[in-house]
Amino acid sequence: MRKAALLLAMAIVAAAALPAAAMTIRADRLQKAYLDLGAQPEYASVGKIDETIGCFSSIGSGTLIAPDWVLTAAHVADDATAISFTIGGVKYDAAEWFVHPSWTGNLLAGYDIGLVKLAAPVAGVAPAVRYAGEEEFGAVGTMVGYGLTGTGRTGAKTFDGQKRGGRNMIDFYAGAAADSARVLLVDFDNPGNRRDNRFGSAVPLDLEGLIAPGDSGGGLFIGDGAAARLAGVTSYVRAFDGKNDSDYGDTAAFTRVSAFASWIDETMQSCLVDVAGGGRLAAEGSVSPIPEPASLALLALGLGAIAARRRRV
Ligand SMILES: [Ca+2]
Ligand SMILES: [Ca+2]
Repeated sequence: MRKAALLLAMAIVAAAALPAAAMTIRADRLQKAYLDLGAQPEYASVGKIDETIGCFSSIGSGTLIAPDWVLTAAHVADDATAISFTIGGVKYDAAEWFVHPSWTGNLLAGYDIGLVKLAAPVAGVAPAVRYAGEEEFGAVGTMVGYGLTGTGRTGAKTFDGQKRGGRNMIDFYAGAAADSARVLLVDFDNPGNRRDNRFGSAVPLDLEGLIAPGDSGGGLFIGDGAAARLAGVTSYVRAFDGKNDSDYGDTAAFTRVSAFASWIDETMQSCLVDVAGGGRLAAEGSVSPIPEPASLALLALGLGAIAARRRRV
């Protein structure tokens, strides 16, 4: 079992990776069902991030985990020169932002997690409660975010800026052992073709979906209603068919929130330190000289596609 898991992990590493965070849906289901799922009150803590990189802008997602703190992906925050977070119809400016000190730009390393400190606390929206257990594997996850949509047949191709929720089984992990894994994995099972199964069951859930290329940092929740807990941060999509478009058979990865509980707590508690310049504090001096994999170059393309589409709306 362990050997099979390791082989599969190696196969996943061999596939292409692309930062992500929106939602493709089953071709035999209605968009409304996914929009309604994303609008449920237990996911109100997920908001939209507008990121500025110099004169360039892009869109990501994030989850409110304290009145003035947003959890997101490191690759959403690391190059930003300004960040704002929109939730409940109100836009909040970021005062500072942080990425994990082990983040090097390598999505596959499993440190794609960041924190945004807002300049003012969010009013009227309850922060998400973080999942603190060790039972993520085998649980049904609900992914919530903004960005590109499409179906399992077409792949992601449309940006409408709407918030969606989709479900998937958290049935695998990246790493040598489940208890130390930093990344949770799902696959987009095809109701019409079992050969698209990558791991776990080949049968899709009722509202199965997959995070799609474009923006990232949204939340993966375990549990429903008041029991919903934030278990993952949307990180990247990997394709086995040569196209990172979140169609059937593609897989998605989420940074495991429970594995970073200490870093999250310590960062929020240490933020009172006054550092000139703000932003990227935890990343300073930690950027690795290791060449970036070719797949990372797609990040700019993905974000650029969204930014360009947004300007035309
Ligand atoms: Ca699946
Ligand atoms: Ca599967």
